Amino acid sequence: MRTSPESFNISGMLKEKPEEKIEEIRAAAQAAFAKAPTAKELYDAKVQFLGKQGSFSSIMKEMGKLSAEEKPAFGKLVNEVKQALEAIYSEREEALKSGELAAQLAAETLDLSLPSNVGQTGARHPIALVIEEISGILARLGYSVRTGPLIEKDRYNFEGLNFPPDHPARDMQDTFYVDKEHVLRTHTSPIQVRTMELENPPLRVIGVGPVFRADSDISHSPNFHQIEGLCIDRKVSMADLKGTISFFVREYFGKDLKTRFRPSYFPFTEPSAEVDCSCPICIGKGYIGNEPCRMCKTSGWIEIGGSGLVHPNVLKFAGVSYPEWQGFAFGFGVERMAIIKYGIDDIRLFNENDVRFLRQFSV
Ligand code: 2U9
Repeated sequence: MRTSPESFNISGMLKEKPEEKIEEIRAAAQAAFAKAPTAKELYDAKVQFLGKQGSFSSIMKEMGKLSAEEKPAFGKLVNEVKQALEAIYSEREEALKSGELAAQLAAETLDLSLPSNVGQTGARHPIALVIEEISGILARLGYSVRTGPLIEKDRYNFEGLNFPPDHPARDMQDTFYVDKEHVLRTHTSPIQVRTMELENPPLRVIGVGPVFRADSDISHSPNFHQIEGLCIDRKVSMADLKGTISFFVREYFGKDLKTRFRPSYFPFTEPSAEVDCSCPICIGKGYIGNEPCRMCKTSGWIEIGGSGLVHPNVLKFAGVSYPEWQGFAFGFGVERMAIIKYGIDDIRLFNENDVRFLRQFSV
C-alpha cells in the first residue's frame, strides 16, 4: 500500500513541529520502501518521497518561512533524513533486484537432457566425389578438365563424331531434341570436338558432366554423367590406350584388379574396344564365400566403359591434321563407376539426395 504525499498535510506544519513532520515523512517513506514488492514499485515510492515533486521538495519550499537562525538546523535535518532514506532505498533496491534475478534464473532453468539444436550438416554427393577422384588420377597422367554446353548443336553431338545421318542414336526415341538443330547432348564427346577445334595438339583432356538420353527403366536414367579422356599426340597406339586404362583401373578400383579389352564398334573410334575390369566386389572370384556375387553375376568381370583410337574423320572434322596427329579416347558412365565401386544397387538413390545415403561416401 502506498502512502500518498497528500496524506501529510504540510501546510502550516513548520510553525508547529517541523522536526516531527520530517520524522513522519521518514517513517512513511521507510514503511513504503519496506513494503514495495518489486523494484519498479520501490522506485515509484522513491519518486513519491524524494523526487522533484515529492514530499521533501514541498518541505524545502516552506523553508523561506523560517527565521535565519532556524534555517541551518532545519536544512541539516532535512539532508540527514534524505541521505538516510537514500541509503535505505539502495539497500532495499539491491535486495529486490537480486531476489528478482534469482526468481528469473529459477524459472529459466535449462533442461540439459533435451536434444541439442545443432543443425544437420550436408555431405558431398557421390557423383561429385567420383568425378573428382577420376579426374585426380588422370591429372597425374597430364590430363585436365574441360566442360561444354548441355544443349548442343547436332554438328558437335553427332556430325563431328562421324555419326551417319541415319544412325539410330539420332532417332527421336533415343535423343531429346530441342529444335531441328539442337539436342540435349547424349554424351560428353562434343566437349572434346570443341576442344580440338580451339586448342592445338598435343592434348590430354577430360570431358565431364551430365548427359541426356530418352531412355528410362530400372537401370537407366534419362540423365546421367559421363567422364571421358582424349589424348592427341604424334604417334598413338592401342598399347598407349591399354596402358592408360589399366593404370586408371588399378588406381581407382584397386591394385590387384585386371583389365581386359573386347573388340566393339563406335562411330567415333576405329578400332574400338569395350573395357572390363575384374569385379571389385568379389575381386574377380565370382563368389563371396559360397554366395554368388550379385555385381558380376559370377563372371568375375564387369563392364566399365568403352575406348578406341579416334576415327580419322573425327580428327579431320575438328581441324586436327591426320596422320601427323593421332588420338585415343575412352569413356565411363560416372553413376556406373560409383555403383561398381561402392556396391550401390539402386540408381534412383543418386537423385534422392537423402543425407543418410550421401553421408556414407564422405570421408
Ligand atoms: C572424341 C573421340 C572419341 C570416347 C569413347 C566410349 C568409347 C564409350 C561409353 C561408356 C559408358 C559412354 O557412359 S557410357 O554409356 N563410352 O563407350 N567413349 S570411346 O571416344 C571419343 C570421344 C571424343 C573426339
